[in-house]
Amino acid sequence: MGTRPDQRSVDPAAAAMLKISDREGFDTAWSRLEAQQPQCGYGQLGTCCRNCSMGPCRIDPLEEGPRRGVCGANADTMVARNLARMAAAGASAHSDHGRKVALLLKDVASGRNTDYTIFNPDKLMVVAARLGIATEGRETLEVAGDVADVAIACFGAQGEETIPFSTSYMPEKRLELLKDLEGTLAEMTGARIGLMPRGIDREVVDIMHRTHFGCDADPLSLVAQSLRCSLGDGWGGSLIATECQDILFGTPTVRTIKANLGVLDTDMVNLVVHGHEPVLSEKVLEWARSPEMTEAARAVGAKGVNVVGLCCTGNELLMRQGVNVAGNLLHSELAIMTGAVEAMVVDVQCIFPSLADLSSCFHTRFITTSEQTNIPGALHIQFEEHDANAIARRIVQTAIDAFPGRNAAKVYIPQETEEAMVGFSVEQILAALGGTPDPLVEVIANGTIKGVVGIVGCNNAKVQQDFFHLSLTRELIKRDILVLGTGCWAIAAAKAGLMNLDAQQQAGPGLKAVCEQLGIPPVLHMGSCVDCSRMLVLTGALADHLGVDTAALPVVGSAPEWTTEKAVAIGSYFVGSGLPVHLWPVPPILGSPVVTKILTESAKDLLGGYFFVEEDPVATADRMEAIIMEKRVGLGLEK
Ligand code: MSK
Repeated sequence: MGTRPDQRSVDPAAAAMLKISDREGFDTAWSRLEAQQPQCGYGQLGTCCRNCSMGPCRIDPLEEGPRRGVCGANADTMVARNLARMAAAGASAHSDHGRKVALLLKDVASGRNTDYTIFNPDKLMVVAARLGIATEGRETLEVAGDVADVAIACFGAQGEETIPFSTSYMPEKRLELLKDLEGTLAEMTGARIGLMPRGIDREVVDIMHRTHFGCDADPLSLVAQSLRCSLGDGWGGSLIATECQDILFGTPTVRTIKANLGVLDTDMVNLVVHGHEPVLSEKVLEWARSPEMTEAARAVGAKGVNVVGLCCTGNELLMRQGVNVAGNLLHSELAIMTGAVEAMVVDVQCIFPSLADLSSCFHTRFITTSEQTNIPGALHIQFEEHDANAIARRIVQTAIDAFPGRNAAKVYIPQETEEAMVGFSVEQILAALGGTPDPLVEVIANGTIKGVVGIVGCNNAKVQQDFFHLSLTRELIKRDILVLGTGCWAIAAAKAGLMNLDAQQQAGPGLKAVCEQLGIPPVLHMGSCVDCSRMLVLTGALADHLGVDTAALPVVGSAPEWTTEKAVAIGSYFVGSGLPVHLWPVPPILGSPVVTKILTESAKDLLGGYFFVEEDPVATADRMEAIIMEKRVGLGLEK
């Protein structure tokens, strides 16, 4: 590698593992990125199209080549179509996750699945009431069946109406604004361009249709449909995932966990769960903790089974069950290189195919479980919800069976871990505030806290791992801006100790005082990628409480090390919900000045939310603080 390990990651545990990786010659995301240089400039600008077989076509932004593809599509059309397809793929991943949980809830309610139960009937009743479903005097399973029916219907709805999850959860003024925009956009373009999500699946299909050869060529309507589809993710699919998971597995509560590779234990069978869906990992955890499996582990010389998480499966388990987390996206290969992982069990999304080859260099069983994530070289144990206990037991036993094959000479576990206070669901945040948003509103109104930034997203090998996440977070809390978020950002913050109470010392005087009074860190873990819906719900609650639109709030979003198409959908539904959103790296849109202008300027006029790009964390914090101060002036909180 041309770069030192500490240039690739700011995490000392990662740097230690990368030294081993360089010495042993293991392939990693970093080495593969290096091998890909120089990367395609057309792809980076978004000006290549392979949507038909007359292509692939590309447009040179320096205007030295053809200005149109074979069909006549120009750079604006290409960029907008490519962006729309990214949003559709991202929304599909989140929403398909939500669908599976809704279907499981239905099966539990009807008695078809007895391997799971309704763990949280209180949340069920709250969700039902919000959806207008009668709860008074009704059996839990009956209400659960009705909630599941409404959720399932949101995916396949065929009409023009907005899905009930969106109408029931969106804050009032945002709902009105998005409805009214249909008229505004019709006046601007003469076309019917809606933003309120109809059926979740329909919005994805709409994008695939309108980006098909010979359909929509207008960058404005293509961007609008990207937003609509993404809003169907945020206020639909992801929200359904979060709410149904809370009903089935419990609403997260505040607890303390440990984060980083040091959570792997030399004396235990280490079973790493990775991916996104807790339906499998909850069961694996249950079985790993069972007396039967503990005994089986002891029989092979281990002290027990140590389940730890990675990425968002890790976030789901830490939020509800207090399970330690081994790391974020770029730690997935590093965890296997410790030589101490008996099994890495994956479900869907963010799973490098390289993990299969890498596992074969060790005794590690790399176990895929989803029909949607088949990886050559993996051991596939198909997970079926209706047979969850038997399959989870088999998976744990497979990990235990691998333990005797561990080669002690190959084991190196970096000892780094940090404690993190996690589990800040909206319910827990409100509970910490005494049951009402009033205290938060008050400290924002009197300037003790200037505003709130929600950070989401991934690691990206193009950015020094965790550097942007941590620098930006530290810079913001120093300025009395509360930071909360999800996904791999949250794990980065946990690994760096920003989620323990000592981190209060890094906050500005106002934020520090508030955190000390409430007994919370200045950086709040709100969950996994689908739990970005929790941030929407919290923002909506603040807006409704103040009787303003979300765009008026001193709240900004960021995805500073984004990687996946899901991040495009998340950023888009934040923008559609009225929030300014920072992105780094640059999304593939710069090949079209028109699309760039729509997303960074016109969106601000129409929606209040818009994207901005900035590569330096301090400059990003400066920009965010300026936006927050502007919003504060708008609310009459500053002169
Ligand atoms: S796991 S989507 S790398 S946050 Fe949700 Fe991390 Fe991004 Fe995957």
